[in-house]
Amino acid sequence: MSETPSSSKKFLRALQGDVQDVPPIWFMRQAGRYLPEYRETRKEAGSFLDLCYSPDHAVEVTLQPIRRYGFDAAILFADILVIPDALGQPVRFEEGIGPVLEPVTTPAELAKLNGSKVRERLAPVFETLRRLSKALPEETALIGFAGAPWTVATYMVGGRGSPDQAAAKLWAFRAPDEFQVLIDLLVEATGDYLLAQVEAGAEAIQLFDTWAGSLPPSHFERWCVEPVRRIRARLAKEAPDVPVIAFPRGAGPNYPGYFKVTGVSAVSLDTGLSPEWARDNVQTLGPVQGNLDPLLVVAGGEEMRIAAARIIEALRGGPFIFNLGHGIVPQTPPEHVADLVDFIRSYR
Ligand code: 1CP
Repeated sequence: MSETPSSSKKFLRALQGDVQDVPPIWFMRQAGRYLPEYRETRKEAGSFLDLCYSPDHAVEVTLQPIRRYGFDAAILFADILVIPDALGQPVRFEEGIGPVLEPVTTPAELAKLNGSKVRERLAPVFETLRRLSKALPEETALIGFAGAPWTVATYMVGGRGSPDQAAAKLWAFRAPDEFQVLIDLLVEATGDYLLAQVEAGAEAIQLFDTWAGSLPPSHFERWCVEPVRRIRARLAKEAPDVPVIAFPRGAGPNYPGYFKVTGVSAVSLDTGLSPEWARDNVQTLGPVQGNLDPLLVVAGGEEMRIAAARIIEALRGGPFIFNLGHGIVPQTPPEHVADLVDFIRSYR
């Protein structure tokens, strides 16, 4: 944590440890299907991956929520699954199912993946970032991101989203040395990818470990904490000024240990932690972001405002960024997002 926060951007100042009366705001999945203008651009772009790999369209959808709500940070529009795609495991997104990949389940299939082409294959993503850093308002920070190795591995091994991540867990439990090869490949490729994002203009990085909560405590350290610690250490060396936020969703009582051992700059709090517990056990270690339940934004009204006020009251005494505890869902009424942003910005 820096003693003298120096950035002109509220979001970056919070990550430097600055305590602010009105917290900076951004929302996970702030670009997406709940916005009519997103659905329009998505139709134009063709497939979901075409949208991710078309800088014209990806810049447009990144900017849409900034224009509407004036969030303090924009997050690059892409997906965590562009990494398997770049490693040579093609990904497609099917309507009503989500991502579909040919599962990687053996050392022979693993050996066919190639980590040397990440920069080349993801060149359109870097172009999107270069254009965004010119197009964004002066006060808006630009966030780059990737999935954490464990979460990306659950999709690579399972071949799609699953309720329990059983395929990846079973591989990790039955043949940890084989599974380690996959994790090592992802640590390396993700580090390369994020450093290229920083070169292209990303001012902060978020690592999404959506399925961190599916590992038992006996295996959390090896498959969640250690890979993120390694990526963070590499970024700290090669891009020392760029803060890294991690989102170990479902980590529960492991949040404080995860924060300390990984050495990340901040953590994103899921919906399961009370803001008072997070204040006493997590924010004592550094800046936090979170943790309103996204379905409260679907419901809107008084219930949403009461929960938002409780989070602000609990966390604004330390470095804090207002966010949700998981991504905005497609059925969210855009007016409720506007109400929430007004409420947070006028709350005293
Ligand atoms: O139909 C559509 O238009 C596709 C919906 C969609 C969108 C808008 C997907 C498919 N990905 C995205 C964009 C996205 N994904 C962003 C950038 C936009 C933003 O935040 O504003 C980011 C950061 C992600 C990250 C992501 N993708 C995560 C981690 C965060 C989280 O929400 O937990 C995960 C798990 C994914 C995988 C993924 N991509 C898309 C879907 C439907 C899924 C989930 C699959 C599943 O497990 O069911």
